Amino acid sequence: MKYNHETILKCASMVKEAESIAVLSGAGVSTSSGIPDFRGPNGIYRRKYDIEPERIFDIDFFSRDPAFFFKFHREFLKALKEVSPSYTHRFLTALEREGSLKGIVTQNIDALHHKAGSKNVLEIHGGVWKSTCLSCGKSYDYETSWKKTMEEEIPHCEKCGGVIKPDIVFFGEDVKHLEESRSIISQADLLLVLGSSLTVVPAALLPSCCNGKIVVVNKGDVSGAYLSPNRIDLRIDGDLDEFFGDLNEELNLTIQ
Ligand code: CNA
Repeated sequence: MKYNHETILKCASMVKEAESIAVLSGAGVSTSSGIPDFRGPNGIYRRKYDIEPERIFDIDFFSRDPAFFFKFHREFLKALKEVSPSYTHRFLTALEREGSLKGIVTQNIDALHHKAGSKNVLEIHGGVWKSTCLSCGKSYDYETSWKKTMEEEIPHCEKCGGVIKPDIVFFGEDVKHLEESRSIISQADLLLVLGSSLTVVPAALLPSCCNGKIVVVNKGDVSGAYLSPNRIDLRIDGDLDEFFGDLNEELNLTIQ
């Protein structure tokens, strides 16, 4: 369903009026950069693997068979080297520079908001930029863990021989920065929920902390289990980059 010009004007006036904007982003903001999401039409969950794809990021499965995850992770790290932020990432950086966007809470682990120049980003599912030995806690920087991941089937700790795991939050692990995320979202008078199916908790529960208006931009279904459709002030079912391109015709932010 394509949005119309009236929708663009409505969203533009909500953005202009808001003094404090927060964003909750999901995998959909990075698909045009070339990183597949989980549940979209070309998502990882639609592909054929030797195991059910849901188990790739499952901590119990990882503990039993880390090799499968690292096979997947090697390809992800290689792909990440090639990708650039999307128009949506860069639009959000411009909105932060302009002053009204106070924080981005992201479920993504690709660091593309940082790469686009956004400053106040909370990566609630962690990221690939640091790894930690599961046995002794020794920390590894990106370069070292990258090299070890490429060279070893399962990267092992130089100090104790334990398995080194990237600081990505797996299903079954605690998310990061939850209180800070709730605080940014509850103080915002406008929340933009972007490119998320809103199915993964507790991230999907965060919009319910919002006391202001909520705009949801997502191509395809968004779960109503954690955010009631009645609570959404504006729902755009369309492509993010296209939508923010059209929105910026009204806002005239300088996108770098
Ligand atoms: P999801 O459940 O895969 O949902 C993504 C949503 O975005 C789907 O509804 C898509 O239809 C929609 N979408 C995809 N492309 C576009 C587009 N161009 N414009 C508009 N909408 C689009 O992903 P969620 O983020 O909701 O689920 C959370 C998971 C996904 C987190 O645990 C992430 O770590 C995980 N994830 C992250 C990445 C990444 O870092 N880029 C990639 C894949 C999965």
